[in-house]
Amino acid sequence: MTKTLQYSLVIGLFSILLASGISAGVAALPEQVPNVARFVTSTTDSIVLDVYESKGCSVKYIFEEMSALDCPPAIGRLMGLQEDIQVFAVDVVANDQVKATEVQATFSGSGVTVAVLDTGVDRTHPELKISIVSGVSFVAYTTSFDDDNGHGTFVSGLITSDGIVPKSLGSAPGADIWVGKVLDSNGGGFLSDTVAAINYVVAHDKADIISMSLGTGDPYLYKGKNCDRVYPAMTSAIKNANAKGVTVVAAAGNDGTSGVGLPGCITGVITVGAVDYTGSPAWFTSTGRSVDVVALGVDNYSTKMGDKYGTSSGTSFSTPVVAGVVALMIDKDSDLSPKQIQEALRNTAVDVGGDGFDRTTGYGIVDAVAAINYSPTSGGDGGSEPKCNKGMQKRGLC
Ligand SMILES: [Ca+2]
Ligand SMILES: [Ca+2]
Repeated sequence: MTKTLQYSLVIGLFSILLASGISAGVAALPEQVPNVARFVTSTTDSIVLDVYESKGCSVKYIFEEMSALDCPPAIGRLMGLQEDIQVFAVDVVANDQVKATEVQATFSGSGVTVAVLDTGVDRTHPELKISIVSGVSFVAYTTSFDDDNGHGTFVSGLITSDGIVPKSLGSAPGADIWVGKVLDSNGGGFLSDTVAAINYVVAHDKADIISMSLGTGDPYLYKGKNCDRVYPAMTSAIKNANAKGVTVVAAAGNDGTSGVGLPGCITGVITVGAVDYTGSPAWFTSTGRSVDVVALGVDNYSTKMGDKYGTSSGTSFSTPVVAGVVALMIDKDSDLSPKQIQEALRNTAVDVGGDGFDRTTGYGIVDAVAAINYSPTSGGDGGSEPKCNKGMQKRGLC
């Protein structure tokens, strides 16, 4: 094992891009003023409807107690018709599935900082700009933590997007993001840079949570309970983070039955797999005994670079959904230790797949409502006294 173990995360393989529909050489048409609007009326009388049609309306539906018509807007208003109410798709599947939506009425992750170790972030994106506190680049070719790939911006939005576009709302929209750029423009990097980033976050007290949507590939995949002996510097960094009260969340990976990569397979990491909106395991989600829980990782909707939005799939995207849930938990109780948070998530998850714990979905789908109301039986670390975390520091308890 050398310090330069190359690893890469899979970006794009599972991406489903939203089609722009614009081909080269074709310009978008100027905005058109609609020449019809939808109106509704309580009448279903065909004689009355004939009159509306003679004025330029067309009947779209006749229900038992009302009719719907398309009319020139001025005509519809002149005839005293009521304008129909518009509906919009609100894609809150990920937040609804883990019940973060219910918790968000009370807790938003306010005052909690999540360190996102990824490709950087688009810090001018309207959904993100007020949430980005600072960052550091750990890659050799740049000192900027701006995103030059898009992956980190998408991940950050799943945690903390403000919901200006409602369907992009993050699981913890009040949480702050500290950015550690550890992956390059191709989405690849070195484990040593990620270790450096974890150590930096902990030493400088930058965050309550570290979220890592990255992992090693074949042959560095493990089906067993842990992989703690493979790369000791990473194992130590995570152990130290946990001891200092920093919760570590990482992706299981997109390697199916081949096993879980580093850092997801290390003890003390809350390891996140992916399900679809029905709760069925994603075909790609990595399996192994180190998997803790699952959340939505198929067709997630989030922020893309350049003020854009889009859809993508992967355990990269179920991971920040869960990191956000952890932020909600810490918003409610800043004294929770990483071990207590892991226990709460495991013991309250909704069982899916094989009966009880299984290597594909771990303990099941995260239930933020139950997790936030859970009373941990463990102490701060393995039954011993609670370790000193940021909340305890703020209250002068350690
Ligand atoms: Ca784990
Ligand atoms: Ca199960």
